[in-house]
Amino acid sequence: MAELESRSVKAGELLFAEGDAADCAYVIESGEIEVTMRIEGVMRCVAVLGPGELVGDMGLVDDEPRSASAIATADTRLTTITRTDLASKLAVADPLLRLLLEVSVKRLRTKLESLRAATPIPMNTAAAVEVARLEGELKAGINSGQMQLYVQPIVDMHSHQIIGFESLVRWLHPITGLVRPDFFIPLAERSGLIVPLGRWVLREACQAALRFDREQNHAKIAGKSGFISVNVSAGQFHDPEFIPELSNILRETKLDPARLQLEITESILSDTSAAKRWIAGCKKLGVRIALDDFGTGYSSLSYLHEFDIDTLKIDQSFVRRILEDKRSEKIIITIIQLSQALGLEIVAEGIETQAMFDRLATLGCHYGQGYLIARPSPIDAYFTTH
Ligand code: G
Ligand code: G
Ligand code: MN
Repeated sequence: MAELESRSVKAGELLFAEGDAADCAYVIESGEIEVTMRIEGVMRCVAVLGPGELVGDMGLVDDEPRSASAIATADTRLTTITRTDLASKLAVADPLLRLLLEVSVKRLRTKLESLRAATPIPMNTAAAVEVARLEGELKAGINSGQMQLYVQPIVDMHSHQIIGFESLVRWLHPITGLVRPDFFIPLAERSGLIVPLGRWVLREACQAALRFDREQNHAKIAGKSGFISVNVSAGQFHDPEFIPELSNILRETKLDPARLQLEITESILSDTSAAKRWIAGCKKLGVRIALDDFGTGYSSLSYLHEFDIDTLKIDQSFVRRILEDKRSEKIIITIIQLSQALGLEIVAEGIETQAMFDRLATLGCHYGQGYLIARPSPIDAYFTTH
């Protein structure tokens, strides 16, 4: 317990107030904490917590400032857990300890959700109700087969042959029709639905890759079999069951793991040690890793040394400006040179015109993806149906 940070608060002292930044929770070792929330303009007590309980749990769940205040009603000792600490501790904890921690966090989330549901949100109740309703619909959609796997081909810019596909999920809502992931991925992230949704996408993507081998299709795939690339977001990265589940999916579908690529964004890498362990876990299974939207995050070049990455995907924003803006072109040239020096594969995203395609090919970019080549489409579009 040496590295855990303990602190004491005196009876009557404020632990945190509404509006404070929230990046941690506290385990109460001894004493008592009263949690108060503003309900219809009045601060009301919503919970009295004691030894063994967690307080300030919002900090572990989201990035929002504190929506409640916590005050000690007796002399209290607390242990601090930060969000990043928790994720990394969960990843390495003894299985029994991990189970205990996970159960506590789950219990806390349920409590938090019921508190939220019972508490009118002062600023924008209508919006909160709408979000809750949409989350319910998304959950039902995931469970009742409304999600659809779209794929977009990635080609070799010299031979023009397809080398693989990126899978892009869509939600076919019974009333609204096709919903884009820009809308529902954040909703899935917020509600934790990203975990079951992500699992569905992974399994479906593995099966799609196998279908290309098995059935007659009119995709010009280089060699025998292309790869399938799957986007992975923060909520999945922090899911302790991600790697075991990935391993199950690979075993059950029997897809050659080398044909699966996971796309992560730079933001995930900021938690260096957790990211290293996660990538090592994926690599151990034989799966490839791509850095998506490269150039839009911190783009720390040290990332490329530090992490075992196979592919860089140059962000669309540079590709879009490549013809007009010298700086974008220079950035692309640098990324290409860097990837060659480090032995990374490189994919330019968002190629919309022949002129962009030609310029990228001239600059030595090997692989490309974009509307010029093909828009994302349901996988069935690649198969002749009778
Ligand atoms: O598919 P679109 O073409 O609209 O994708 C929008 C965004 O949604 C992209 O940033 C893409 O990475 C993300 N996205 C698409 N499919 C998935 C998915 O299956 N999982 C996750 N986590 N993100 C996805
Ligand atoms: O963040 P990520 O790179 O995973 O997202 C890919 C997104 O880019 C998806 O929303 C996909 O539909 C979109 N996309 C793919 N090709 C093009 C293109 O040529 N132009 C534009 N504007 N978007 C594209
Ligand atoms: Mn992507």
